[in-house]
Amino acid sequence: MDNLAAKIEAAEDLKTLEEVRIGIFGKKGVLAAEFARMKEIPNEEKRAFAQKLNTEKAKLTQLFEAKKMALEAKAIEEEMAADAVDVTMYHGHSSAGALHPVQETMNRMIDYFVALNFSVEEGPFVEDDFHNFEALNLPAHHPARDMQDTFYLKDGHVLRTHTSPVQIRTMQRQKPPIRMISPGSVFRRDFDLTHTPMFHQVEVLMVDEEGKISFANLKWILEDFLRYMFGDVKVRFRPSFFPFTEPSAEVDISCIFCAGKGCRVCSHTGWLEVLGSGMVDPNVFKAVGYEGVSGYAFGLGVERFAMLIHRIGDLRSLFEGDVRLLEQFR
Ligand code: 2NL
Repeated sequence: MDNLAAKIEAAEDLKTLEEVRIGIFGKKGVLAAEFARMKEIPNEEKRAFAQKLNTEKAKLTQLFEAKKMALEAKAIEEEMAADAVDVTMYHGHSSAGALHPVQETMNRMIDYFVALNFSVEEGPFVEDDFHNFEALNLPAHHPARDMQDTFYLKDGHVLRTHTSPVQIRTMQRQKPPIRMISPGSVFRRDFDLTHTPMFHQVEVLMVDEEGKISFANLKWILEDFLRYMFGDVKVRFRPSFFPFTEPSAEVDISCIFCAGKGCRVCSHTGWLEVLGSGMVDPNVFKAVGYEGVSGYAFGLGVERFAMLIHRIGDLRSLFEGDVRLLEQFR
């Protein structure tokens, strides 16, 4: 029987211990065989024999349970040691974030105008009809309202379709001279290869006493700004129409992909359209209560600039939130 206790003690793992348990406590084990000998024991010795056997069994059981617990604890320790992760271990690469190319492009635009003492203004995304349309010479039922695919909200409110309402609010709040830009998100019901329902605009406004700001000032700043953004490009003005400017001009740069020679990107014209501009329409000044002033304004889509500057072919890649895009701009 001593030899049984030694067997339990000697087990080095749970599998061996289980084999030992079956050998001692199992149906065909040593204890079962000992109890079976009861038949052969003379009656007067049966009691003492059974008592001794039971004591022995209780001792062995206790020994077994203690050994089992010790081996289970040891097994857990070994498993944890094998699975240990060193969270401080060097992993060979870093995953720092990066500024989104649209934000980076917008920041570059803001830097340019801040250096010329323009203020940077912001306004609400949810606008009323007056600030988004009416004050910009876009009365109800005006056909030009169809140009904008508007998200309509309750009570005649809309998601702003451009950042111009920020200029309207600034002019309502301040007297001329005004020298401001309004960068921010705008919203239109448009979703295809070249349009997303949310995109970013930067609009620029300069207003001073009548006669102080002319089309020449607009031409100068646009050429200077576009060469700051795109490098050594030619700038061209084409007559156009916007309800909020008169006269109006669309502005092209010589194609940055083919230096104006003509390629697929510029549809073999040598030119890329990049923004719209003009002299602020008198009706806009009337709506904000300005008299005896003149000014210029222009507006541009930041995504288009970012795509041209970084040679990004697919507008949608700017909105997918795929970190692999950002990794290219770190
Ligand atoms: C475009 C054209 C433009 C303006 C925006 C403007 C704002 C006020 C008054 C007059 Cl408050 N004009 N903004 C003017 C001309 C063009 O944007 O194609 N943007 C992407």
